[in-house]
Amino acid sequence: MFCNQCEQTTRGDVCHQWGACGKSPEVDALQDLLVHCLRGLSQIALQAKSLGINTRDTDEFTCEMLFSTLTNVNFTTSDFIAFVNRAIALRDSLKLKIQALGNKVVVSNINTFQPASSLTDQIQQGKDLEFEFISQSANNVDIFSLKLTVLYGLKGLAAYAFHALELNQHDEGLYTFCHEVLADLDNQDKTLQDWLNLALKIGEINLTAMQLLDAGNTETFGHPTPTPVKLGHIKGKAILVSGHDLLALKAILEATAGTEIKVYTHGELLPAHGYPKLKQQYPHLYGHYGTAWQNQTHEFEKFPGAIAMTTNCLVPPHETYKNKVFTLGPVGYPGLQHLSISDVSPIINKALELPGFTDEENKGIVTTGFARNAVLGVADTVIDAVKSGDIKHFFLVGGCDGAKPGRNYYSELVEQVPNDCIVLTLGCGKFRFFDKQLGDIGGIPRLLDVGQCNDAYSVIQIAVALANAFEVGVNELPLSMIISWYEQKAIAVLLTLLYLGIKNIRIGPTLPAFLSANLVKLLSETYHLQLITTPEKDLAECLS
Ligand code: FSO
Ligand code: SF4
Repeated sequence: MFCNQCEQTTRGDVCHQWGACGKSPEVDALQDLLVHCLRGLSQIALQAKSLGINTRDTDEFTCEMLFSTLTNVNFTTSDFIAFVNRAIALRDSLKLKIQALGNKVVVSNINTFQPASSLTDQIQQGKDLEFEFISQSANNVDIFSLKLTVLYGLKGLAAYAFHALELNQHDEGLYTFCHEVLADLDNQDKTLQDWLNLALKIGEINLTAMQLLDAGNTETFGHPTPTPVKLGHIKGKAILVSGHDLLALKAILEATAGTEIKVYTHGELLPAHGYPKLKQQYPHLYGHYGTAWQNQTHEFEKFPGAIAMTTNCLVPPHETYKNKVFTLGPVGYPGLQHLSISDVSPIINKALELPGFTDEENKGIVTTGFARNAVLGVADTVIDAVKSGDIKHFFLVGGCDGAKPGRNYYSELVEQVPNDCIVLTLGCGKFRFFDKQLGDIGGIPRLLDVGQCNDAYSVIQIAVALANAFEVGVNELPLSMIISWYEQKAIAVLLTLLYLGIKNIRIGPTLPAFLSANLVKLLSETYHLQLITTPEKDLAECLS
């Protein structure tokens, strides 16, 4: 196998034998086979679109399938076989529609590909395709690096687009772009500059995806407002909802309304508490339990109720608690029951069967809900505080968490940020410092939780509004971005920030393994993108 799409890739290089995430070589091969089938489907979808044929099913399927290949999303062999078959069925049905309009289908090796009939042969096909993809690029390591950047960035973009389309937010141009990228992924004529431009274009279209998701979330659930969230628990039956999907959380809240069950958020669903239409309508959305994704094995083990995993990041569950975990949406794991949000009753039955909490514990509160509307609602106060010198600097310390020890950097940095600075955060990286009491500056909290990693759009809007208020560019603001990355959504966000021309971003805990030395050099020369060093050194440089 060959996979280096995430930060925990083996020895910081590539997973060859088995995924450090728990992905088997078989699933890896089937994911590659699926991506190959999607490439053929995209070629046909583009022709169908050019003839005015409705391809919405294919568009949505393509986004969901790319999402299913993200790190820590789906580990189930049989799911990928079904996905491959569905890709071929959609492709062939579009071909028929093209022919029915009196047109000849444009033929290529990719769009006439047939998956083998047995599992063993399909796995071999996936391995062969992977080998072909790697060897096509063997003579140019920098182009290969950019191709991987494009593919992984596209996966992140597709994940955002999938969240958005679940909330009825669509963009035809975005879908066409995704198909164009997939359809042309093996283009041998593209130059290094072409691939670089395409990577930045992914960043541009990802901004559209994040904007759509922001619109979907805020139109459906209202604009988040600052909200205290309880960290303890209360006696009684319990359900824990993890991942990023607000719609799935809503379905569980709806189904448990009026019952004795209390619903707790886990990981990236903490910011859900800030949305008016969730917190006001469902008082049994009790509080938040646990921290970031990589701690879930011991946190899930101890949770005395049912658990729903709505999106990444699922860690292979232990046998001891497997029977109380359910998957929804693009998530899958062998032996875990997969549900649709239209019927979440098995989760409720499981919660009723389990003991629930037998005591009450108060572990304090944290505040979330400082998304763009809330922060920009007090923009005048913020601007005055900057002008008067009360606020010297803003730090965005955001992104993903992970298991590597080097990630202590982020908590140490936040602890050392001077008292006249504000820390904006988002993503699951915040769990390293989310309960720190940093006080306030003239009533403005010094630690502002903007939301999930999916809310990066909110941070961009805050930065742009501040830049406009001070009549400078974002790069001239007293703002430093210190990002932690883990998986492909973070790659898409990074490409968006680069597309927007944002410089001096610090990234860690390591650089992506798929970036070649020349690409790192180019990004550092053009964008001053740099690897984190020590909290002391980086803070001193940011404040100098
Ligand atoms: Fe964390 Fe996982 Fe949100 Fe990522 S839960 S690591 S960027 O997938 O999604 O921040
Ligand atoms: Fe390895 Fe990450 Fe790929 Fe999993 S997703 S196989 S850990 S690089």
